[in-house]
Amino acid sequence: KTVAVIGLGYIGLPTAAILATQGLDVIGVDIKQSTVDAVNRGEVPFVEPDLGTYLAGAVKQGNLSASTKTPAADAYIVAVPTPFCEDHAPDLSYIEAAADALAEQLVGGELIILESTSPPGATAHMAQRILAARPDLDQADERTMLYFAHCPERVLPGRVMIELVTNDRIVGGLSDRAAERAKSLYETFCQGEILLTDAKTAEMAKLVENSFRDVNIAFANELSQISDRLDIDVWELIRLANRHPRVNILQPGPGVGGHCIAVDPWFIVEAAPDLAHLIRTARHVNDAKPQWVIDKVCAKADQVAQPVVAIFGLAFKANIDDLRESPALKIVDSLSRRRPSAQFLVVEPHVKQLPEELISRDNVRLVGLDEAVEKANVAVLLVDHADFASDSIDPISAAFEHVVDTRGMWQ
Ligand code: SAJ
Repeated sequence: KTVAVIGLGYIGLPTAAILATQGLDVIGVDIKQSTVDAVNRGEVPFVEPDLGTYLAGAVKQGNLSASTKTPAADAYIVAVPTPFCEDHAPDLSYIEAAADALAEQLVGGELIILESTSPPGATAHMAQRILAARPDLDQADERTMLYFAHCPERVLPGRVMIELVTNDRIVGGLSDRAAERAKSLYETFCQGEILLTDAKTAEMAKLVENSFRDVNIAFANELSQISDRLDIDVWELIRLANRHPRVNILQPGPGVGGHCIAVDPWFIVEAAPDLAHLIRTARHVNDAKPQWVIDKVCAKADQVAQPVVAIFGLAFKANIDDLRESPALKIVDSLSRRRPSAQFLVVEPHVKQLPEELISRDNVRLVGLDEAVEKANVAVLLVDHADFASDSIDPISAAFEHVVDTRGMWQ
């Protein structure tokens, strides 16, 4: 059986690699030639623990290859990005482009799975588009019928290779037969339970999972602002409240980053704008948190004659190198513009150079931990990387005059 995985990003590539190591014949498809070349060399173009071993093994065995062209296959897994447009409406153009390319290859009988996080109705939309392009594939005839399903990914970046195998999985079919066939495919590597439903419920389930987290992080972020005004230590407050058997408050931070939790809730808002009050407000609360941190750091820096501000962390969360939609990045970018005479010493052990938006700034430098601790008079902790634990940095004995700890790591 041949499986084509379209989109070799953070989800598509691990899925392609794991299917191939189960002995399936897998072809990965990506529009980026550099990604295709890297995969064919058995190299991972981004950081994800253990993926390299799976990928190199699969390519060496001859079960996985990559191409920029969509091939004929028995099953397709579409794992392309679904960003949103300026007005927060979902942008389905990548799904549509993938659908158009695979439509040309179909002969009938194929299984077509949408894995990309999608607004409710996207799987049906993809199916209609493919069927409109291929009216010759009679859907009343067993031989030319196509099988569509939505199987959202739920893996946590940094733990993808483990969670792909162990997480339960939701499979939503446009028909029962499609769901059953998709289940058989995921059973080749997924040891979690595979739960069958319809496509729209599966689409919504994924959005709801990430919105649940967003709303709960917003609650923690709002608490941190209220506590700051009332001069209460929010970390202690949450620790104590969480001793209640039915309370489990998440952790405040500098804002919500990444390309999932800060995006997916908008798809629900877009689907029911007049009803999604809480979900929309949570997005606004989390999106406003970086500005609150910026104002706080500026106020501290203004109390120092010559501010040298150490920034601990740029990634969107702990112990990864991913800077996409990172609140830390936004904060440094804005601080360096707002306080051009201050120096910003950025410590980010997971990257080798500053990202494009910061590299040309005269007042921003990437430095090692020791240099930052030695030279800075203001310290701002933005990411709770293990490297920043208080056994590596002692913010009390360091020469910092002010500390802004957005993650509660140095409390
Ligand atoms: N964050 C906080 N406080 C917390 C937890 C997280 O401020 O208590 C912040 C993080 O620092 C980060 C952001 O939220 O900036 C998101 O991080 P995350 O670890 O909560 O989630 P992601 O974006 O890495 O992955 C999520 C996961 N979804 C859920 O846990 C419900 C993952 O399982 C999904 O597969 C992934 O989104 C996805 O691809 O949708």
